[in-house]
Amino acid sequence: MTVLVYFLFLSGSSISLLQNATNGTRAPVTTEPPFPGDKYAIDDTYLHSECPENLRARIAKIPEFKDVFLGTVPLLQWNKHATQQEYQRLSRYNGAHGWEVISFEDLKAALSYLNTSANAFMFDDWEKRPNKSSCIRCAVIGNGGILNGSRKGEEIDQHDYVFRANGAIIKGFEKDVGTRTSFYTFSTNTMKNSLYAYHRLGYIGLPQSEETRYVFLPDHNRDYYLVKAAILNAPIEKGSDKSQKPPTYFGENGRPEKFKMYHPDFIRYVRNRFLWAHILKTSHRNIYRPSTGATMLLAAIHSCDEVSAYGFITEDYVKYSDHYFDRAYHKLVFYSNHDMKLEMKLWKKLHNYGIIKLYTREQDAR
Ligand SMILES: *[C@@H]1O[C@H](CO)[C@@H](O)[C@H](O)[C@H]1NC(C)=O
Ligand SMILES: *[C@@H]1O[C@H](CO)[C@@H](O)[C@H](O)[C@H]1NC(C)=O
Ligand SMILES: *[C@@H]1O[C@H](CO)[C@@H](O)[C@H](O)[C@H]1NC(C)=O
Ligand SMILES: *[C@@H]1O[C@H](CO)[C@@H](O)[C@H](O)[C@H]1NC(C)=O
Ligand SMILES: CC(=O)N[C@H]1CO[C@H](CO)[C@@H](O)[C@@H]1O
Repeated sequence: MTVLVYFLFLSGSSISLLQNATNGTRAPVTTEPPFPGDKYAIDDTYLHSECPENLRARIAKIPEFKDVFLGTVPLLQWNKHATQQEYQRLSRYNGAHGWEVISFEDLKAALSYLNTSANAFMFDDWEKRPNKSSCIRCAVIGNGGILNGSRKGEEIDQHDYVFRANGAIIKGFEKDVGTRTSFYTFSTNTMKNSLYAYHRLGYIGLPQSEETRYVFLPDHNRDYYLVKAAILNAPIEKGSDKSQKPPTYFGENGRPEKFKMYHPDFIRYVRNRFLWAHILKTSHRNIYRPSTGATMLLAAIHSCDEVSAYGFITEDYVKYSDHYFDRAYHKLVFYSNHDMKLEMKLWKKLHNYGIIKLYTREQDAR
């Protein structure tokens, strides 16, 4: 198939490529066209891997995914993205999928603080690491009950980077889930909900370590207000969290290098091409987005060279409690803001193709 590429001139001297992938007869499998806004800015950062067998090279060879997967979709947004032209393009999309949630002035104010190379690249500390290899190996940890008793902690910690999200309780569960957190993924909303709902189970604060980076999944204006306040180490200026102090969450880490923000193009791409749910055809479409865990796992797939996923939903999910940290069995409840069954099928498929290594109990039995 032909992918039609055209140029769009942005302010100043920067030229940005937008890719029109709606042209052509690609055979989408997990999604169906036409996808709203299936056109994304281009960022080729992760195409330059030194790892010969990197998973992006492998996924591009799989017929089912070769026209779904876009190696150039931008993962992160930072100051260079805050232009009028880009705002016009993206302010049409709701929630995490665009910038409808934030005014141009507030967007600019927030992204202007994401102005270091660390804001533009997931693995900003890679060059400084003494033990780096040619392949970046990532462990992505969901909070699923399948991890209870898994004894996978040591294996998890041996990866180059460890991704976690939301109510990722570590204390007391080290043997099963490991100790390190390289990336903590959250939206302000999910982070606050986790602190509220799981406080009594031990989620008393976000992971804080030298290597920890905080990755926002911005789905509301409060995320843009919080990231700015966090970098400035100052109270939040606007919105429903006004006057709250971000060091409460991130420690006294107020430097731009600690923070990253997913690009709305990435979230919309994930929704359109990997997790296009039935609800999107109904009048409730606006409550839907890919789950935080799914976004985090797909971000790893689009940046790491090897990905192992632990604590993600598997077909035998009824056997396990909702979370690994539950004290008593709680059955997993499906809400319509995410589509966990669709996510389950995707992980299984990616595992069967050898793109990710999905932790299941059957592997243990072997
Ligand atoms: C993208 O390609 C399709 C199919 O060729 C075309 O109809 C559409 O106008 C294009 N969109 C843009 C924004 O160029
Ligand atoms: C980033 O923005 C801040 C605040 O405007 C400024 O003080 C700093 O010098 C900028 N850093 C870079 C690398 O441009
Ligand atoms: C790599 O080195 C860092 C820093 O010394 C250490 O924290 C981490 O555990 C090491 N990673 C692996 C995979 O050995
Ligand atoms: C976690 O595993 C232990 C040991 O297998 C089991 O006794 C306990 O019920 C499990 N917890 C939950 C919440 O399922
Ligand atoms: C299938 C299809 O519509 N392909 C078109 C994609 O765009 C190129 C360039 O405009 C056309 O030549 C193809 O026919």
